[in-house]
Amino acid sequence: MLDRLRELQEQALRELEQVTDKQALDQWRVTHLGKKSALNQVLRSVGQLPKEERPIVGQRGNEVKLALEAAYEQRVQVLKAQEMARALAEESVDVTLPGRPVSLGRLHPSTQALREIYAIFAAMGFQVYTAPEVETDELNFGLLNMPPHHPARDMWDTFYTTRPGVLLRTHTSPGQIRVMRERCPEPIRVILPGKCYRYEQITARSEHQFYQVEGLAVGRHITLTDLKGTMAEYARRAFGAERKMRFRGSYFPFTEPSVEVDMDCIICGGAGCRVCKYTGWLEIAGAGMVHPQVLRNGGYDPSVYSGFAFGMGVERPMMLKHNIDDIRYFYSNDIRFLQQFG
Ligand code: FA5
Repeated sequence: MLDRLRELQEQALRELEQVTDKQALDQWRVTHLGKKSALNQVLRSVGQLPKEERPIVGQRGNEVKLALEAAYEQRVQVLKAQEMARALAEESVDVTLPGRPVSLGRLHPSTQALREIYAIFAAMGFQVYTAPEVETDELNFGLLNMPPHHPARDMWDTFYTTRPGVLLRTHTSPGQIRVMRERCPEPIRVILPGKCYRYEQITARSEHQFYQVEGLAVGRHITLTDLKGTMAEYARRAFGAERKMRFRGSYFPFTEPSVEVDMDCIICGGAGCRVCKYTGWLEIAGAGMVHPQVLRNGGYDPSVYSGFAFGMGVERPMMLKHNIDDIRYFYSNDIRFLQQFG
């Protein structure tokens, strides 16, 4: 029996030498130390041995078991160390390799232009007020002095929704009524930026969605001179200190008098070029003194209060500043165009 135990031990240790992975190790454990192992059978049969042999075989059997268990634990450690060494070798990182550049997103050119406009007007004391893009007919037209069938409505080709009386705003001017009704009778000095929509033929100069920034100042002593000063200051801060301004009489139903605000051409300095169509001037905004009826619609008594308003595009001035010859680049998602505005 003792020989049998020695054989079992030698064989088990020989086999253990061959074990190189976890699965084989588990199998080895079942075979040599499990319930059905030959060693266990020997240990269980000790009781049937002659009385004098029992302690000797029993003791030896336990020694073999302990020896195998110790050998097993040792093998576990060896395999673990080998696994770790292999993983380190395979997954090693070459820290001397140059890193891959992370490609960063950037702000859309219209957003950049808007932020520049906010900063300029904030420095002049204007707050930013936002109004909805989906508007009522009444706010977009009616309360701006254009009742149904008023011919001036034709100035704005409109996207109507399926809901009667609801449309996509054609300009930011309806925000004037909203802010007046909210702030009345406080004085107002705000800009209202946002998207506008027009059912227009898309061309190099006209998109059917574009940004506008509306400006509105209401108070007891607001004059046309304030409008001129504000527009001139804006143009100089946005396009250069040497800018000259020109106001031309115009017509908008919601301002009286109405003007178009021009500045001297930033490309040719007023000499005349293709961009300014050889006039020397570029149009930057429609503007005027808020019409008395519009003030009234906003809750202000026009015999006490007056105001000025202006509305300017965002993409068209950007096109002039950066020599962009087609407005469609702004919203056609061509990454090569967008990447040029860092
Ligand atoms: C208006 O929309 C008036 N609400 C402006 C205004 C406000 C006047 C307050 C008086 C008082 P107009 O239709 O001219 O005006 O548009 C203003 C600016 O929006 C234009 O100068 C232009 O820069 C921009 N714009 C108009 N239509 C388009 C278009 N289809 N694509 C790109 N920009 C446009």
